Amino acid sequence: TATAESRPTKRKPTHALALAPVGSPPSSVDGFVKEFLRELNFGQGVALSTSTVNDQYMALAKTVRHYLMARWLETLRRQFQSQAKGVAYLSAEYLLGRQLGNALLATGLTEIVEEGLDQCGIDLADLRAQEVEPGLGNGGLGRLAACFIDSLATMNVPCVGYGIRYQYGIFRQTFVDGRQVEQPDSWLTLGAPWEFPHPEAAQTINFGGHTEHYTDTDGVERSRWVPGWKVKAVPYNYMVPGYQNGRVNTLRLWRSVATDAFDLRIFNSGDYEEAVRAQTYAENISKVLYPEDSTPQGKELRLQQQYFFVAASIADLLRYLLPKDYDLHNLPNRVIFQLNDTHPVIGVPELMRVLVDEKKMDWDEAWAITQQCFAYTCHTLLPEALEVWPVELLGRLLPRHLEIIYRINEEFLEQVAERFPGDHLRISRMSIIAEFPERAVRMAYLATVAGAKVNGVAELHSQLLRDKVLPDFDEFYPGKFTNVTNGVTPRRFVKLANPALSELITDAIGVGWLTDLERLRELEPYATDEEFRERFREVKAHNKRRLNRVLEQRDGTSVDDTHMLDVMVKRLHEYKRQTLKLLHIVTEYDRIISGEVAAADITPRTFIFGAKAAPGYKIAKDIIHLINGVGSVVNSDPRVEGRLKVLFPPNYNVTLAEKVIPAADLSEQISLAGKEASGTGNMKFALNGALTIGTDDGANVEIRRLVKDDNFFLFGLLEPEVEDLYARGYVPSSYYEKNESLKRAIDLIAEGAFSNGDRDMYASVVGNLLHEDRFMALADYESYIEAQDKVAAAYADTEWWTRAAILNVARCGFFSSDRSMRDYIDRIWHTPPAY
Ligand code: F58
Repeated sequence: TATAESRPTKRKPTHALALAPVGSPPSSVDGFVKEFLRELNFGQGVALSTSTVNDQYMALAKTVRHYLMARWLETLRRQFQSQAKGVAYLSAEYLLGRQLGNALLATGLTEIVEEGLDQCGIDLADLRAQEVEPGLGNGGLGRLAACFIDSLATMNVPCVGYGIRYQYGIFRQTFVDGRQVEQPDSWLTLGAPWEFPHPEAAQTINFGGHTEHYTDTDGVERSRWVPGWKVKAVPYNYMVPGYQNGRVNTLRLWRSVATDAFDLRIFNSGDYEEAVRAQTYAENISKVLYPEDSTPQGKELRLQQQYFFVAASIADLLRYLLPKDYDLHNLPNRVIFQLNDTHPVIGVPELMRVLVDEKKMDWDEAWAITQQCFAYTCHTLLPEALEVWPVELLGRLLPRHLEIIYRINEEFLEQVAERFPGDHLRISRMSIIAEFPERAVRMAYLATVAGAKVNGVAELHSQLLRDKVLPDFDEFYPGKFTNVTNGVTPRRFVKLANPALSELITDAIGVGWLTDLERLRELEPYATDEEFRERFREVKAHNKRRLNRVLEQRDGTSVDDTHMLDVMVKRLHEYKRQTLKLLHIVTEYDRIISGEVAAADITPRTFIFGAKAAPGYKIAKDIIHLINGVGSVVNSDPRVEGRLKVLFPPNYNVTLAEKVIPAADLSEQISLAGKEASGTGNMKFALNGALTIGTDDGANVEIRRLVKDDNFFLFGLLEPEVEDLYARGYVPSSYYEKNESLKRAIDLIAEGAFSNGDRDMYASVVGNLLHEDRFMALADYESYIEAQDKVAAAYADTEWWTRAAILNVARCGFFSSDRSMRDYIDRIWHTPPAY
């Protein structure tokens, strides 16, 4: 089309300013104020005196961007010039959280900005509060991607994150009569100051149609895809600043729009309505994030989203990041595509299609390149969470890709047959194409066959992945499977979220720990230092008061800084066992109302839940309803004397996490052993000085090993015991019959104690626990209650608790996502820092 891509100007500039690299505004209060007011006046088009908080927030965000711009352009220039190998992180989700605070931290401008705004009569806190966080992810997987790109920028590793610019991120959760009601997340409506749209760099993405096979001029048999329809992918760039290191990497999110050609054709036909409909159809692709956690939906639109962003990203990389006439045989020395779960796996046949059909490369050569260019991270163990795409659907949407997948599978199964002659069972087990219940492509298998490496996200998970989920592949590909334990960025989850603790740490061990988190070890001796302990407790109390202000403001609820804060925040899922937590609360309540213990003798506790349920996940929504039911009864029963309190602030998100986690005393990580791949909330809590009550699952195993058994409350079945119990036949009701306090807790719920006597209201949850209980909450109840009783006793010993909390902080430096990145670099990517 005529628009074409705008290329850099051909003529050499002569003006002195144009020759010099672009400069940053002066890092002084005056320099900042001038830049800020310029943005307010010229950018927003308002005077300070008439500006709204949103105007001021927009102007501030753009001003902070200016300070990062020179570094960004310089990073891009060097990256292109050096052609150093980099990571293309492919992820359908990035749960970024608010950008302003992080950008201020990265630039080191916080104090200057605070002072400058103050002189303009503006409170920085008010502008921070104005930002709507980009919630472009569901939970752990999306937040992990955000942590990883932060770490890579901080470690000077070349990386571009690729994903989707959803117009609506994860839904906003509200409660109506205690039930979850979803509201669209319109995060873009007040403006999007952090993004840079590049319509000139759009890619055309094809769908549908059919394939043709022909003999090329050189006599070679080739295929081509004749698509049926297309959309345009427009990139939006986001800065990913390293922590005060002068580097800014890029996150590139794609938005779908109708192609000009499509518009034009329909416009010419005079059918205006049809033109608008086409527009809508195209824009639907990046319209909304699928709010499913753990069970993917086999929806056509979801596959469209996946192919859309992956095809755009691969094309983008080949077109803009490589020099002209680049020899694609060298691609593995230039880029590694990291597949964040199976969502981007359609990129495998896409790269093959580009190399073979478009670049006319020989199949075997193309396959050798592809196998070096991809690596795959698995984030689950639940069989129902492994994505499969029906052949019928995939063939209709991406006919050429299906052919390519068939050929990959054929050649792969030939190899299997060669290694294991006559082992037909093995061959059908390992086929990328499943035959039952319908013919479908197993995306995890495709990723495993294509990937140079496959990794799980915690030691236990990686082990189970090899032993239980993909054992045939582990045997077939020795050395392909590896582990990289997850991590979290200490910039956001310690420094930004917990400034008081950060200051205390720096006072004790000096600066430098934020980029070398193992240095927290130097805190260990302070665990026995009385003055330090006192200050540590003061930090916790301060964070509780801060949380109290936030909750009062957003929900009109409060937390008491004398209570133990017992927190369970994560997606609502049966395997995570929020019901087990509830049974503990009901048991505590029952102990009081039955007169077994005096309220005054109970350790005062506030329980905080935060959890969204997938909108179609019935039982999860019923559990939310029950949590709210229990909360309203416990909180208002005078017999409790205010010593137990249950809070469930709606719409738990990154912003709230940053306030809740630093205030927590107890971290609930109570999934059934063998079900939580890793968990990352568990790491955030420990790093912020909460003690964990947890099962032997995911990264809990590694946390416990590091902080030592004494400083961790372990309970529950171990993974092999779980398997054993399943095999023997698990009967949940037998636990109910055997354990008196469990029986009373369940009976209270069943008899309507939390539903005004209504026995039907929570029947689904009770019935599920008694007759199904897939995740063995009842089997672990007794052990959980015992552990909770130990927690209560331990908390009463303030000095002991503080010591253990400090040791948790000191010993969890391993869980920095910087360390995760080092492991990926050493074991998978081989992408050293490039300055
Ligand atoms: C999570 N997965 C794991 N999936 O459950 C958690 O243990 C792990 O710590 C985390 O990944 C990071 O490795 C997860 O968050 C999703 O949200 C998918 C969204 C799309 C549908 C399938 C689940």
